[in-house]
Amino acid sequence: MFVAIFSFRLLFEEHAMPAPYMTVKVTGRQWNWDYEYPDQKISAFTSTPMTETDAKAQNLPYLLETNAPMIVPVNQVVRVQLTAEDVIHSWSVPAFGVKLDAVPGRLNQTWFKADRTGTFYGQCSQLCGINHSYMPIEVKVVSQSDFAAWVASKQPKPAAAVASAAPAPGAAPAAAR
Ligand SMILES: [Cu+2]
Repeated sequence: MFVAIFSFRLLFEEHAMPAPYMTVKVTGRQWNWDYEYPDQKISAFTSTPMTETDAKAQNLPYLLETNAPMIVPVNQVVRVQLTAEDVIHSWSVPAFGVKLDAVPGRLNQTWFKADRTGTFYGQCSQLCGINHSYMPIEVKVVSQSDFAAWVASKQPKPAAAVASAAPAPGAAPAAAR
């Protein structure tokens, strides 16, 4: 009882979260991660490890570097929602102090706020099968303008600058062709 009383406050506070700037939904599966950006309307893309040959050629860390990192803006609260498709994985990025299980059929959430730009790595941290060590996590923290440019590059149509302006419906598709 003595220990429990002090734990309750911490248990509640663990779930307190500042208002997020954006959400990234992360889905773990054997053996890669999907990243989806509902706020930016970027549908899920799969992040797999860079091949050993490519990593060595570019002097990047093999089994940490990926073909498609998660990209987030600096100095913004990023909410990470986590789930899994098959078995339990764990999304862990030590530099952010984040490590949370991705559980099939559940949606867990955590958050981080990176205070400097750069590339940060992590690894799946639940033994999830034979290729457990082949599902690295790479997060690139970029400036707000680089993030906007990346978001624009991920939009399916060139009408990057957006939606809310409700451009003439006929004009944009015609220009796209
Ligand atoms: Cu895993």
